[in-house]
Amino acid sequence: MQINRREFVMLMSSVAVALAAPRVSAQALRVRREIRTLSPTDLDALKAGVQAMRALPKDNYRSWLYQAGVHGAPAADSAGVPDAATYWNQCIHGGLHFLSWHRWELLFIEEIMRQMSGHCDFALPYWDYVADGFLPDPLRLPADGTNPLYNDTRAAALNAGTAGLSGMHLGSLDETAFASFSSLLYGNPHSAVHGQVGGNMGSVPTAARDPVFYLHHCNIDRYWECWSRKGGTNPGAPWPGQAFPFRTLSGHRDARAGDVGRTGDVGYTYDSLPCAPPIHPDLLDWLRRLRYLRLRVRPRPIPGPDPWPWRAVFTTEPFTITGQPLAVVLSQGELQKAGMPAALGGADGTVAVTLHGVEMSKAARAGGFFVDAWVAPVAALRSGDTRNALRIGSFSSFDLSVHAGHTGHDAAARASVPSPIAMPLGERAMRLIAGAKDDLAIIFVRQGLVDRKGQPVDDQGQATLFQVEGMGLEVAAATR
Ligand SMILES: [Cu+2]
Repeated sequence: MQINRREFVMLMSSVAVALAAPRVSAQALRVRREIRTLSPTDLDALKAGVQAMRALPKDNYRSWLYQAGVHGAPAADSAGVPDAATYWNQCIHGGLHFLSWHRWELLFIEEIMRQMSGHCDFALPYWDYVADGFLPDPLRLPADGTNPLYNDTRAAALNAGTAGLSGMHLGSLDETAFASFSSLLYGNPHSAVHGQVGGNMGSVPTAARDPVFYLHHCNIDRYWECWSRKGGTNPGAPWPGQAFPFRTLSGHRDARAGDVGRTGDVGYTYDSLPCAPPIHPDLLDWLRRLRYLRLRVRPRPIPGPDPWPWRAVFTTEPFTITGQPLAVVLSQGELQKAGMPAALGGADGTVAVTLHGVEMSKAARAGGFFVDAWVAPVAALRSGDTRNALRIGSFSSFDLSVHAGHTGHDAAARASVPSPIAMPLGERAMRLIAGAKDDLAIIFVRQGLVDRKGQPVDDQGQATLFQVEGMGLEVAAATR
């Protein structure tokens, strides 16, 4: 058989993939279970694994602190870790590799825990906070140093078992495009959980120190598999070829996104894959308390960090987000003057609502909450009709800490500049904005911990949470 050079290259690269992928063969898939359904033996394995990792010094790549640093670490922490420049601060938030990078991260730490726990069938559990937002008991009891799963930096009411997460939303599972699915899932429940758990979890450079981090990301990973089962397809080239460096039990690994497209490709599955989004948020609750704020549109964009993958169509005046639901009203006349909706037409389908110069108040730093953002036609809202309100994203303290821990760039400079937040729009929100004939509202609603009766435990009312220099509507900039 004769093959040409192109075919040869293709053949060889598929051989390389086959060699690189962990051997699954005829073995049964490992099953990741909800932590509340673990057998005592499996729970002991989890505790033993975390305990053994905690006992190692941070320059050992199997240690708890080293693995937390792979996700993110405060700049000073990398001292004494010789390969931190290669393997630390690698987490990807935003863009198309949020899910693939974290799937690999979970696989490698799961492998380490399996070895260190001494349980050869160990699988990471997940926390299904959509089903039950109260922190599972093993993570909070006993509430002291004898429990390797306990972390005392979390929101106190959550650790006490008197409050649970609220505002969880799975509308992302209805999106057909990977980019829309991934970015909506990223906001809620992903950032929503980070922000409400608070403490270590509320900030990128410390998030993975809290064991709940891995249970949270397993659940996010589970929704990716749900979406795939519903028929969602992962992006084409160059997405599958993107590789991430990891220090693994078998040495250095360039882990490719395309090799973890489905959980079965890498030997595991979940005990349950609830692929229908069950949550219908109570829109009327915030509608009753909504404050309207008309903002002027400015043609001049506020410069983002470099590189910043968005180009502004317009930016608004400054405003403040408090604990009270806020509708920022944009006049259709001004939107037209700013070049809408023509500007959206040339945007290859990618448009984001952005927040620039966001400063967190002291009250906000305490965590325990996140902000959901929606878009809706103003006239409909005022008449009490929320049928056309669409969630466009969510953000929390976590998103404002994304740049702070990355050492590859000028960490000090980046940490001192408030990070912008970009919420890429799904297809339906795009259509709503592009097709609007009247004024539009972008709505910000604080969501926080609630007690067993669903009442907020720390309603911050008028307290300032975020000061925003300007909200923008931006289109994807041409790739540089
Ligand atoms: Cu995360």
